[in-house]
Amino acid sequence: MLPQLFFATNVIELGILTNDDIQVFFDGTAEHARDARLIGGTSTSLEDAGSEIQYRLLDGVGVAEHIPRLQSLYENEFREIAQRVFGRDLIPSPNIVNGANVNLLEGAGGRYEWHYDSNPFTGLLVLSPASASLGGRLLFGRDYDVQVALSMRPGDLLFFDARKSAHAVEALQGASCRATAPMNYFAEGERIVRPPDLDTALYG
Ligand SMILES: O=C(O)CCC(=O)C(=O)O
Repeated sequence: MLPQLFFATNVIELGILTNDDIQVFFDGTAEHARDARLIGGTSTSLEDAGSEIQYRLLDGVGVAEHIPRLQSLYENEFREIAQRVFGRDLIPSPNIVNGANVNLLEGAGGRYEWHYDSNPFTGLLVLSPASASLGGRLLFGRDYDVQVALSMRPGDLLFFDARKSAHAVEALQGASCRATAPMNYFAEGERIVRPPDLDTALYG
């Protein structure tokens, strides 16, 4: 099942970015992302304790340094879209490392863990296609009966509140690469909650 608060648009169709811009974001990530691991059993993870998923990550410091346009969109245009849609004042993360990131999954079997989010609003900018044949679709609802698998196109921009919606990325089918930029927003006037083990698990 999709989260109760969910919105999708496409920023290429809106004229905010071009296909070339998306390619620049993708290439910057491929060049600068580091090897990272998701270890099951952290406070937001639904994977078995101690299990491990390998992927590559450009964290918020890397995004600000190597893809500053993405950092600026996160703080400005994308935030304004989400504010209009949800009718709430949103603030970017006060900790740049966990604000706008890019996740890079590579090769057959590459996936992202089942988890909940801790922040009230997540934005997701899609940098590469995901479909039933490619894999890499965004899955909501761990229970197979209510599972939704979202195919995505470059430029898709999703916003959702997944604090109570289990979600994951479906395993890639072939030797492809999948990149998305998750963006962490908080609600103005609400306490900023971030489980202490989450940043250690993601950023070391
Ligand atoms: O990498 C993705 O596309 C999913 C990221 C995600 O689920 C999240 O940041 O909460």
